[in-house]
Amino acid sequence: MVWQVTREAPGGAGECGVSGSSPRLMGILNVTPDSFSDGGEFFSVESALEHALALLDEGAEILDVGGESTRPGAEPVPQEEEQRRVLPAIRAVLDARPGTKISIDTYHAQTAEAALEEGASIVNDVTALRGDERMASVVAGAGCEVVLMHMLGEPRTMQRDPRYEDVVREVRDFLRERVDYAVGCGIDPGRIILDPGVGFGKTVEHNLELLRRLDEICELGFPVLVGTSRKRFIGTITGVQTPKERLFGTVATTVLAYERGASIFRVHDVRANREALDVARMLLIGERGG
Ligand code: HH2
Repeated sequence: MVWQVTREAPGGAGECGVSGSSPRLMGILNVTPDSFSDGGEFFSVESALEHALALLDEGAEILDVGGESTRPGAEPVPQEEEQRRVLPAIRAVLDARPGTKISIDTYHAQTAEAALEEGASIVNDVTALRGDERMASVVAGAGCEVVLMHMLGEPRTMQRDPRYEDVVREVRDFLRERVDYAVGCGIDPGRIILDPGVGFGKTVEHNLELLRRLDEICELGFPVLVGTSRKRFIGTITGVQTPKERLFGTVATTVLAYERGASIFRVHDVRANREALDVARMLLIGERGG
């Protein structure tokens, strides 16, 4: 199928790759008690707001607000509880900084709908519209951007012996199929962002292969988001057990993924990744970001 991409910028399909618009930093705001690297730190509205403002001041263009951990082994959270966590945080951020671009990290249509009403403009769905049958119509109706991410299995069990014949080909085929589904449901292809889902049903070698051959995912013609920040495969390579201390390894993946064509980077540590991307962009195309 050939997709007719109607949107120009920011992040439209024509903007894919190093030569496109400057890379965008998506700062992570986990309003959860149990996220793998910062669980419980930003659970109150006050602490969530303070952290959100810090991420924005460091150069985040997007805030990704989530109320349920999807770390390996995590149990699902009831939607009502998820909304109780994320909606006040979104409201507080938009009151303090009107116009902030907010992404809601959820696979529940009702949570997405409520967050969009509050002022979010991106739905980050780690199930790529498979988790809730109403999600596609919510996104289509709102005309918002949507992140379609690859995941093998579900968070509770996804790291139990994941297998692929060719991880890059299978992730690319999956994403292509999800784009077809999304477009068939009335979602504007110009509002679709793809994500290979680093760490979601993948071994260390699968994650590395996806990053090495990220250009093959970018060839689908959509903006590509990567979420490597502080993830376990970085700890396995470097021997750094504490997720918060995996910044140096994270920055290496950010720069390499940028060089391979990714354009959105979902990170906990905005400043370090921002500076690395500024330098990488200057080296690669002789232009500063921003
Ligand atoms: N990773 C996590 C959560 N959401 N969304 C996208 N699109 N891509 C990702 O790689 C991704 C994601 C997991 O990271 P984090 O939010 O820090 O942890 P937790 O799920 O434990 O809250």
